Amino acid sequence: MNPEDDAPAPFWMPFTANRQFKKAPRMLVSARDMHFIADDGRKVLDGTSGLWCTNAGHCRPKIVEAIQRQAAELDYAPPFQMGHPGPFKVAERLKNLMPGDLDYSFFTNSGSEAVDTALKIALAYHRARGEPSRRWLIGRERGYHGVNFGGMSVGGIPGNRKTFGNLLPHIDHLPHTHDLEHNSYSRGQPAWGAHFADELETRIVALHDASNIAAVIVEPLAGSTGVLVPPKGYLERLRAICDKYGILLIFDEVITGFGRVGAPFATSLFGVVPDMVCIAKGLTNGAVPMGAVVVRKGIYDGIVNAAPENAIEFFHGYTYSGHPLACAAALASLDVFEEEKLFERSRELAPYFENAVHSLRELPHVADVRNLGLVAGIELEPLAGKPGSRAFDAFLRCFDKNVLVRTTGDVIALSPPLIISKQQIDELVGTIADVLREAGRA
Ligand code: PXG
Repeated sequence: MNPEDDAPAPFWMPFTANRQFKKAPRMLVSARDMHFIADDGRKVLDGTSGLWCTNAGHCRPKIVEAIQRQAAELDYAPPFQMGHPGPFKVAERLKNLMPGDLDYSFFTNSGSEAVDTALKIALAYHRARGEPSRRWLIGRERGYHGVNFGGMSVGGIPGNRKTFGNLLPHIDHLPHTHDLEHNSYSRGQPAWGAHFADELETRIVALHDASNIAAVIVEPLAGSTGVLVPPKGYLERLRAICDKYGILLIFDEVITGFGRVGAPFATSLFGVVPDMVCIAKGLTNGAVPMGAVVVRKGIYDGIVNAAPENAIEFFHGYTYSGHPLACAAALASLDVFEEEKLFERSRELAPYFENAVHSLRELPHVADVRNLGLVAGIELEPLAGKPGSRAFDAFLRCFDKNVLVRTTGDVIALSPPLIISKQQIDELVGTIADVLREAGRA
């Protein structure tokens, strides 16, 4: 990246156009609350909570100090056949935050690992109950469940799958719920589309037979694919069909957790309790990698009690499951969320945010605006022959104007920290409006 140096930087960047980036890098060097500082000294408003994770804003002193203290006190402890207080405490806090009997947490280091762990728990659960034929895993088109083989297989984003032919066998997908003809410009949950859940029964159970199906995994609100809000009644129907056929329902709340949708979790907001919830990102406010699968009591009991006394019940885990630094960050983040009532704040700000983003409706090339809590998607009409480039251009222009947004395909996705002020919402949306107007004139 040194202009005098011809060799490309040896860092292979994830999900990035490496050659394009290295020609014109966008470097962030520090952060505080709602802002990043770029390497040229510019203060950039964070409209994306980093990557949907810094829900309490950046470098919050309480979280920083907790990590520093923990690093000096217990840097690492082996998680297999040994324990330390961190994950016991985090699991207790999560149990209190989650609805119903979602009581037990299994810790991972990322959302991708949480998803693959949940899929393995589903298979282990059915086997422990004497139904080992239940092996089919059902995802959804346009779903994103991380990049490991399980999550990629149940995921439904073509670009993330096509290169890696050897996906898991015994996978099927529900249809996604997005249809601009019927549910565009919805404020909150679209009124149309609950019937898409019925395909679980009418096609998938009919085809594979329930006795072969282990689990269904969905994002309650699909984030990475461009913010698809579940139609009214959709998740309830999925729950009812899963109950009818003994299929486990997994919510991937890696994005929707920790106040993003105007409630602690989507499961709390919608009042639909799945059998497992995958979380990550906001769990530590993005400060240390950590994920978890929170499972209902019956799942834990089903696997643990089925194993012989004194035997390892579930052959799965990571060297860094429940890492001391991650636990310290999680406990401090949960304190900040609670002390500053950030989940309530997200709910209270949501109507203001909704009105602000829907004001973009009349701007050039806007095809849809959708929102829930403090998440919004602004879908643009694709440029002929160049899908994604209109939104990517808007992302670059916004960054030039000191605002960070995220784009996926031709959708601009917004997910600001929950500490955002109304004035900063105006700045975020106003900058996007300026950029869309300018691009419309160009
Ligand atoms: N599930 C969901 C629903 C996610 O959004 C993951 C799993 C995987 O988490 P890890 O921690 O393994 O990355 C995610 C991650 C985007 C974007 O542009 C979103 C994610 C990752 C990369 C890009 O929206 N979410």
